[in-house]
Amino acid sequence: MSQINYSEKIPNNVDLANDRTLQRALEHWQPHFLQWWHEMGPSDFEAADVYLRTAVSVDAQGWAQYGAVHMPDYRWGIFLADRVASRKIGFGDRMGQPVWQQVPGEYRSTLRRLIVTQGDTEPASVEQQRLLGHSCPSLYDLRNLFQVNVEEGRHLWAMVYLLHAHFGRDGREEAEELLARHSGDADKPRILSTFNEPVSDWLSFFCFTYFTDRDGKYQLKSLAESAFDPLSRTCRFMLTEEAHHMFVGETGIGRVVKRTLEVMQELGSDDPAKIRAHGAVDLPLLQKYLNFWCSSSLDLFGNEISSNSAANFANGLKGRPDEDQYEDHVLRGKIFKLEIPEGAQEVPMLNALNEVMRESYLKDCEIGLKRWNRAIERAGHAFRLSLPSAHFRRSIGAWMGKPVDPQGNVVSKELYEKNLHAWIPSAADRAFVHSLMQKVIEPGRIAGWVAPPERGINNLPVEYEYVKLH
Ligand code: BYC
Repeated sequence: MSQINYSEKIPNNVDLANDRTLQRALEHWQPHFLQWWHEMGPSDFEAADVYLRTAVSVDAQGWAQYGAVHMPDYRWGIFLADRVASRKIGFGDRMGQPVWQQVPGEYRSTLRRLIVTQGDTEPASVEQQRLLGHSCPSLYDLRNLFQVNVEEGRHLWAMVYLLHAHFGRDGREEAEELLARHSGDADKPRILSTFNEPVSDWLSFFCFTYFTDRDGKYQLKSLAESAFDPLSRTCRFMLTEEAHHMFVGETGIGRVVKRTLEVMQELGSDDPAKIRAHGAVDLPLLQKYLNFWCSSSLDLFGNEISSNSAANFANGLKGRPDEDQYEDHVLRGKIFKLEIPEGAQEVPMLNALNEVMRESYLKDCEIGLKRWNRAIERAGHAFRLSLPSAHFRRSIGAWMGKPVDPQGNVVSKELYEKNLHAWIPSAADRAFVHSLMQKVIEPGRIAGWVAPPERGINNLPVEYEYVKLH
């Protein structure tokens, strides 16, 4: 197993010291990254000591250690999962051939595009979450936010390593561009739509980590199947860190539901106005946030019919998540039944892989809903949270711009426009949620709109001072 070397300027397990050119190029990029972190990372917390998890090995067991870290001193580095001996391509037309350690010339621009698109989301999410520390509901949550942020920073390092190590001058230019585009910037926005949406309150943060980080899980899993072995190994290790981000989302929304149910019980009412007056998030309001972030994240899978996805699969660049679970890994001659506004259509399976992934993503999204709905049911309420239809509020693909309600019914344009703000948060809803976001930083105290977590981090108590503010 390759240990991570922390004595180097850039901690790594890729033997950087023996590749002086690459090491110099990355050491040149490092201060640009740190400058970006200073300007675009969590604002005003650079003096804080944060109880963070840092990767110390790529072994699935015991890969991380915990301790207080000054965030600007966090050791971002380059960690790849260990090589699998004689790994073979697991899907597509070259299935069974040895995987590639170098980029084949004919796939250079496609692989670069995939890596840049993946890389672009990582700093984008840090930028989106930049101001959240100012309204944290507790030190526990503040610590989780920063944990997510530093790991997204490391995931950017992961993609930048691939660009520098395998794509020469274009790769170095792309690495600079990853720091030059910014979330929501009118002139140089981030590449994918969801990463330009503001995440300016913690309800959005919990939804983002639930839905958007889960897209991250699916995309990383499909890139982990890649025949380009350095990409596969990089994504495999990133997935280890990703699980905590979705945990933050799932438990975060679960704690909102729990607190709301307590307030409903205290008030003996499910009247949204009364619940809001009591400083909690009524369930219909939460449903609107789920509708917003789920529909936005569904766009991240691309068009239902995509020649890019067909070529990426056939050429071995990008597989399906957990490719092993399928029987057919080539998919030539296979058909997929797709529902488009004009009716059902049969398309070659290879061209429908974005949709295949979107469907399995939606199934995965159901898991949290079942848990939250069980809590609502146990509390004796008839209300149920649900996922919006995959056809609702789409900005990409066959359903783009179609007037579809969250249940999936095609409605008139007038009805759609009139009701959209009853389906996703209105300006007034957002203003209300913002009004709840007051900073709570006394150890052990939690804001009134969210229940305390069931347990602390790494077996520490919930009251632990996870962030020491100076
Ligand atoms: N917004 O053939 P199509 C994460 C573009 S999240 C804007 O349908 P394809 C994370 C598309 O790029 C995971 N543009 O697409 C989470 C293409 O443009 P070009 C991120 C979009 O290629 C939380 C054109 O439309 N990783 O890690 O089959 C925190 C035609 O598209 C969008 C990846 O996405 C959109 N929503 O699939 C931190 C993996 N959707 O090339 C991190 C890498 C599509 O014609 N990326 N377009 O100019 C990919 O695999 C693919 O690029 C996509 C699109 C799945 C995104």
